[in-house]
Amino acid sequence: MAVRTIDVREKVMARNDELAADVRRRLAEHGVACLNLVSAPGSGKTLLLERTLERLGHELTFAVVTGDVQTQNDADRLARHTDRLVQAVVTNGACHLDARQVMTALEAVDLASTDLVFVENVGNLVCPASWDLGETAKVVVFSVTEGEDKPLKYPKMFQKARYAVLNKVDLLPHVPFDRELAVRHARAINPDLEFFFTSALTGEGLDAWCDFVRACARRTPV
Ligand SMILES: Nc1nc2c(ncn2[C@@H]2O[C@H](COP(=O)(O)OP(=O)(O)OP(=O)(O)O)[C@@H](O)[C@H]2O)c(=O)[nH]1
Ligand SMILES: [Mg+2]
Repeated sequence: MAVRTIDVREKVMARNDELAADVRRRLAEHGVACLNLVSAPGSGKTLLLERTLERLGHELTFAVVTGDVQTQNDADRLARHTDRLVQAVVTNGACHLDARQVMTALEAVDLASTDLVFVENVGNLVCPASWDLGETAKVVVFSVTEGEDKPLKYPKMFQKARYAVLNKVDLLPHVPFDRELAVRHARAINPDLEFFFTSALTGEGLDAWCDFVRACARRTPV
């Protein structure tokens, strides 16, 4: 008997792409950029966003959508740094956010008074690569404790991302990690990938990251 799984999946993906186009149109109407942070679990997405809200919250208005398989811990952490609503999407087992969830979350956001939308995707280096959320760009975060070979092992994520944040650089003296090799691997997959080197813990590299976020909020091409 024929198996029709691929057929169904294609329909689901096609519907997602339509909804992602709707999200993109809505954001464009208001001139709002959207950065979709993707990474393995624990690379530092939430801490990076906490620091970003702390540093830029007084000059820019952010909306944040967080996705987690379970709990709204990240949304609670981020809500401490902003008086704006932080939207928590609990996916109940799904390994990624989809465009419908982002669209629903954005319905509660006043985009007219928003400078930039951050999406923190579910921690997973595989599934979120395949799902367009209508974002301006995917930002892949990976950390020095994960090994230099991650871009080679999870190439789709690095192909789909326009920006990469190598986080936890404060740990470089303590772990065997060759930063240049990691960058070489990532650029072998995606030569256009732009890098930031950060420690969300100590603040190293956050000036450059924040300049980038400011430029995105102003829709200045970077
Ligand atoms: N040393 C060090 N620790 C960090 C840094 N960034 C994050 N951490 C720590 O790494 C752990 C995970 O950080 P999170 O910000 O929760 O990571 P995440 O990517 O949001 O995790 P998930 O949402 O679960 O995928 C926490 O204990 C952070 O304090 C960093 O730059 N340096
Ligand atoms: Mg998180």
